[in-house]
Amino acid sequence: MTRSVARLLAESLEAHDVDQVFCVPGESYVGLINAMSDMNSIRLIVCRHEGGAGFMAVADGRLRKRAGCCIVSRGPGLSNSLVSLHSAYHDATPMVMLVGQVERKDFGRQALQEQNYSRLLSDVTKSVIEVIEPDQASEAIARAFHLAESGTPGPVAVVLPEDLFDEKTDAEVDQPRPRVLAGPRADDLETLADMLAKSERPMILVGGALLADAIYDNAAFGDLQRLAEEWVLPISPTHRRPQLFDATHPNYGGYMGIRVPPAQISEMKKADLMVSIGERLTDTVSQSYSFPAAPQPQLPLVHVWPDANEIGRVFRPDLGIAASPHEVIKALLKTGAPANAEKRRAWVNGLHAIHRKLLAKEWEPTTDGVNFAAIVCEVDKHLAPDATVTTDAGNFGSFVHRYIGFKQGQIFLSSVVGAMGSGMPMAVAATLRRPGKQVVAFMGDGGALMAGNEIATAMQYGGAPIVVISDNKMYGTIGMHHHVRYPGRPFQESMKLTNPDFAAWAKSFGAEGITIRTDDEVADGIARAFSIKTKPVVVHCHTSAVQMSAWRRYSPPS
Ligand SMILES: Cc1ncc(C[n+]2csc(CCOP(=O)(O)OP(=O)(O)O)c2C)c(N)n1
Repeated sequence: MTRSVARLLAESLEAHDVDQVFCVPGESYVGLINAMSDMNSIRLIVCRHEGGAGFMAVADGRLRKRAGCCIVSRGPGLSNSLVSLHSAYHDATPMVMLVGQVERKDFGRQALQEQNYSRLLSDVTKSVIEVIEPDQASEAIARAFHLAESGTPGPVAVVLPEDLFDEKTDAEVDQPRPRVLAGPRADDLETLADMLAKSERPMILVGGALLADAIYDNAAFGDLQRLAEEWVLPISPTHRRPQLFDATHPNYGGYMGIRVPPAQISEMKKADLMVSIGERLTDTVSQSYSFPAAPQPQLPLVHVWPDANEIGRVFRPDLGIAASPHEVIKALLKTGAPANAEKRRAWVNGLHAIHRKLLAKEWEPTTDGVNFAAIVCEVDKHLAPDATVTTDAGNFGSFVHRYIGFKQGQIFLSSVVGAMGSGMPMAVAATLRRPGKQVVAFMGDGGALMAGNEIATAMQYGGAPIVVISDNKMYGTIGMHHHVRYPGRPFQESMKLTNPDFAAWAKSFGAEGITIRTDDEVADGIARAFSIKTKPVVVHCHTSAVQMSAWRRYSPPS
């Protein structure tokens, strides 16, 4: 059947279950928009900034079985979206980004907005696929989804020259590739079971690749819990994946990641075996490559990850298993727990007791604004078992990690590279993907104005996130770093922010706005936010700058 390349591309997206695409329109791909408007099966979510569109696609790739998809215009459009590619690449999140390009006849002339994407995107994508031949347009889409979703998932860019869309082709729609899964080798499984049986103080880290498996098969959550219970193992989700294991389950061994409290990490360091199931072991997780130490870990390390390239890239594991983390868990369950698993009970209980003590909902009062701990603890009371929580980057996030006891069934989304401007778009994507379900976004006054404009996108498409802004009137995190690195030096002026009335700002979009200035207003304000279910709500919290994070207070130099 003869059709335009634009039509073929749109049908190829549809064949890959793309039901919504995030974009900022550009003249370089109006041909594709034109074809999509005929089909009616793909909702075009028109955003306010390509960074926002990109982060929505990153979030969508964590909320559904297929890569999230966005389209950006060439040059300025793609440049704006780079942060989302950077985040998806580091976070092993599947994403397909379609990029407009100058006409083929102008390639290499530095025509208006031309960029060389193979060069520019080489460190933020798994692959850049340039479509030159009309007949290969559909194959390019199938390849892009396959590469984005397989092995170590990640972003793939498909570059589409402007003159391509109206050309005719007889090529058929190339169908999606089946998901390829690997299980553990029998010998490796036996070695792992043996190492676990001998270990008295194992640590089990679980991370993003296991979460990706759980999107395909929800049983991964229950299987992980069974493994923990039957094999008497402490489970430590990494800090961006708290929903992998209930924080109140007796086998929860404390989280691993950024700023693990000293009491917790010093106990964890007594481990005699570390098994990482689906966690990449980045610098934040490995405590700046000190636990486990890079390149030679100080304790036996087993690394399970779906791609052999990643295993051994930084650390030398004693055992590497290039397999789906869920397949490894299922295989261990089939093997059966060792008879002496109970010997680990005291170790598991000890780790959990430290975690429970740290999780206690306690904080000191503050006089320069509300302690953000009070707000987060109040939000926790209202969170539904299937709620989604997103965080932007900043110290306000430490309160979320400390005070919210995440459960399996809830969803946590954030940028693994700590990109400001991710929290709002991710929340918008979540409310569009999961209409009617609670979505709460936490952000600072800095991040709120970096991508807060996407609240307009939520309004336009009927999303209803609750946006909680901690307004401490500064880039607090960097103030803290300045203070720690240069004690006694002034930092307040250089980190200071002049902010709008965020409640009035929200109302100007047609959203709801609530202001919390004192401790007395916390309970009512948060309850009111959760009662509004039909439109976005912004809760403007005037918070303490003295309470620098959930763990640290500012004490002026004496
Ligand atoms: C896009 C981007 N720019 C800059 C930074 C560096 N940075 C990290 S946290 C932070 C301050 C965040 O301030 P705010 O949103 O007010 O939250 P707070 O730290 O005060 O809680 C900055 C500037 C970053 N992580 N991402």
